[in-house]
Amino acid sequence: METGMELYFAPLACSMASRIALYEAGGTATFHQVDTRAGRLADGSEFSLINPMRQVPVLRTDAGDTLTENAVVLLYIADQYPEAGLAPREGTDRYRLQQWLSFIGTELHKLVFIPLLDSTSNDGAREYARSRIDRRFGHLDAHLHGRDHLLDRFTVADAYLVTVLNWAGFRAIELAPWPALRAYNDRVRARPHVARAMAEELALFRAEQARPAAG
Ligand SMILES: N[C@@H](CCC(=O)N[C@@H](CS)C(=O)NCC(=O)O)C(=O)O
Repeated sequence: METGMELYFAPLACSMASRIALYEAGGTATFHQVDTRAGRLADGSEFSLINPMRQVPVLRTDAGDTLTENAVVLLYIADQYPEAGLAPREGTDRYRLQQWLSFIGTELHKLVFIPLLDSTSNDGAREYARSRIDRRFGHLDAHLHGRDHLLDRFTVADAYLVTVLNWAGFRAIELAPWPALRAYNDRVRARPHVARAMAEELALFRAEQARPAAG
């Protein structure tokens, strides 16, 4: 289905989950790359005019509304393509999906990974974040034992989880102690649409790193 959706993203950031969701759904969007450190879009304009929090993802819908927060943006994308089955439509499974989106957003993304990735973090914050990994990865590992996905099939929660787990590699966090989680990560990364999104964003990330910092 052709849409006029627009996604504001930064390479390899959490917004990659929305790109994965769009590709998995066979959907389209216009992608706007954001330099979140400089707070600017590629044309030099202020990102704060789009999102005062200066965070990606931001989704501009067909109707021209601006949505933020991964859990909301992902659910919105899934709901635009119901035939792709990226989110259960109703019932307990719908809440289960929201449960995982919330878990990934709060327990992994913000609690564990932001202190490890943020250049303004410090040793204490990093040590605290690392001390939180075991219980959270252990919880995922136990849940994924004997399952292919977080729910019964691939959903936007898997798109978000594989995006967040991708950061583990940047901080030398091995998944080996959690074999079901590691196997899940390998399996989801091997999906063609996931692999495509990751390869494209890695190329954009490297190009961004190679550019001199904006002065
Ligand atoms: N609560 C937001 C957090 C989004 C977020 O942390 N985005 C990061 C990239 S992964 C970002 O834009 N960081 C730039 C900044 O906070 O200045 C959500 O769940 O969407």
